[in-house]
Amino acid sequence: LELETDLQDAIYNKQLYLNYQPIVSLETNQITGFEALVRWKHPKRGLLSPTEFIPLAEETGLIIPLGQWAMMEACSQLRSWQQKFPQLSAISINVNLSGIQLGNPDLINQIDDLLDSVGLTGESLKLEITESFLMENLMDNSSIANKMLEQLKERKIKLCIDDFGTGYSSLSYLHHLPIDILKIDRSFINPKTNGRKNSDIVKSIVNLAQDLGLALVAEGVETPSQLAMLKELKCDYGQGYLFARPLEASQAMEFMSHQF
Ligand code: G
Ligand code: G
Ligand code: MN
Ligand code: NA
Repeated sequence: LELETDLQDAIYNKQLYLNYQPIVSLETNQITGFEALVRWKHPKRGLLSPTEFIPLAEETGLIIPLGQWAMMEACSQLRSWQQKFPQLSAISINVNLSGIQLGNPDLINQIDDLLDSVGLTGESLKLEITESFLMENLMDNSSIANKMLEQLKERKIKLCIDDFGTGYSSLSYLHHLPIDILKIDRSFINPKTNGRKNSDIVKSIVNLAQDLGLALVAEGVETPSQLAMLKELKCDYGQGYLFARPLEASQAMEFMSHQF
């Protein structure tokens, strides 16, 4: 309960900030974008990870202002990078979206307003939605969430299924969703479980993505041998500690400047 009032304050008192983790093209080795990941510098408890407060934010409804803040912050950061470095005009930003936000009818207006105020078009923004949320909520074609996905698509905002492979997608249904990108859950890439069987799973997800015309990102790439396997299987993009950890904004800029 104390944490709840604290979180409310945090949103308005600048205790939240974003880290940025690069997403790399496995074909060109260039950074194509970043995933924004929220952090909370709690005045007493220290640095808190989103797993410690996102569930609370979802239970209390605070995820709406928090999520809106995160989108605004990520987009204005991207815009300011692009203004400094015109080479970055094609770089995009991924923001995680809670299912609760997708059910908020104001979401689309909020996004229109924030893109407009920052000076970006929808093409620069990608939204990550977990597979489990999609499967639980989008089977009904008339849902608010479904309509929202269509409206995002009209604005050329790309939609990613996050943690793909863990949410038991109905594969036939996947075909009907207005999504653009699959992010393979890191449990399929991870060394602990890496082996012949896992590369077979990754291979079948690569084939699935190809058949559906979707781009594919591998999460949790930690070792050169995982990278080699992904390149061999022709996975499009990678993200993980091998390339970089989630970075503070200034470090992310520094990291990116190496590829100019
Ligand atoms: O940053 P970290 O690697 O600890 O992220 C843990 C989890 O928190 C991930 O599942 C990530 O998707 C989620 N997360 C991070 N930032 C946000 C955010 O801004 N909104 C939502 N809804 N989830 C986030
Ligand atoms: O659920 P989502 O994919 O949004 O969460 C991203 C989470 O994965 C963040 O907590 C981030 O810190 C973490 N992460 C990013 N790269 C790696 C990696 O290479 N290995 C592991 N174990 N975690 C990673
Ligand atoms: Mn994510
Ligand atoms: Na994920």
